[in-house]
Amino acid sequence: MDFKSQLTDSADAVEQELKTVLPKVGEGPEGRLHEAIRYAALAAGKRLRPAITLASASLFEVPPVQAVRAAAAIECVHCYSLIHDDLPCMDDDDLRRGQPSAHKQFDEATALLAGDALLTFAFELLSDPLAIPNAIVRCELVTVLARAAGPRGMVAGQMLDLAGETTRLNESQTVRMQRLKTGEMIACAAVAGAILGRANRQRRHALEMYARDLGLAFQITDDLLDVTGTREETGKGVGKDADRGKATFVALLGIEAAGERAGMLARQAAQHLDIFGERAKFLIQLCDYVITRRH
Ligand code: GRG
Repeated sequence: MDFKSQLTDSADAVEQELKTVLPKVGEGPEGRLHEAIRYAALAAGKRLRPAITLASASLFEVPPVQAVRAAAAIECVHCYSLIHDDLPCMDDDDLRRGQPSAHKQFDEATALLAGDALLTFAFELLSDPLAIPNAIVRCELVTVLARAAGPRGMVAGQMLDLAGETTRLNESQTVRMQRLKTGEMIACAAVAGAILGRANRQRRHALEMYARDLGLAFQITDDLLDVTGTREETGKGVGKDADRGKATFVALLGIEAAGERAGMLARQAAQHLDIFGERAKFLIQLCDYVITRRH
């Protein structure tokens, strides 16, 4: 199967899972909450993290039902982070995934609660023995996702990102902020496949190193798109990093050198997968996709 078809297929699979498992829209106030959850989670995202989990799991012949469940859980956490990231108290963005951000479409309180609900729902999904029968695997997935998303992972990265608006971060501080904010969740997506597949330490480590470099390349490209992309291409506000004085590689190195750094990291990411040979083809192609994308 070619790269584009595999990317589309994995997005379809995780969207189908999300449509099935997310609360259906009912009557009353919680109906509005469920509507906001579905609005944000089912919007047109790239589904990059699910694609990584599914491809990583396929290296170990994990049953698709288990891989899709883990991918959906990770995507729920990602969607929560996007909702909260857009709130007026954070990045204050009115457009996300080509549609009004959740607090614009609903209201701030509903958006906040929809984010909270997606975060907690992710752990409900992962701890379901009907989807993932092995208790040790379930427990490890819960631990890895909680660590990636939590106070020493994505949320810490967001805090550093906010601090970077008022204090100038140097290069190593910027790397750390971006690794935490974006890289931890991408690493979690890759490692989830290894956990499901009971991979040995060497293979799991290779996937983790791959995802760490890929995550940084992804975030640098995101920063570049904020400068070189349009609102139409990216489906979100652009030009905001410079306005807010954000710490980014583009601010530190300039457009050209930031692009070179992303390219170097993408090549390095692919090399970590040598031990998987041809079977890692999709994950290797993803390296190029991540740095050449326009959205
Ligand atoms: C806990 C109050 C509270 C807020 C949390 C953690 C957090 C806020 C925000 C996460 C940080 C974040 C959104 C980082 C940016 C990472 C990034 C580039 C997101 C966009 O990912 P894509 O491009 O998005 O994969 P799509 O829409 O394609 O899924």
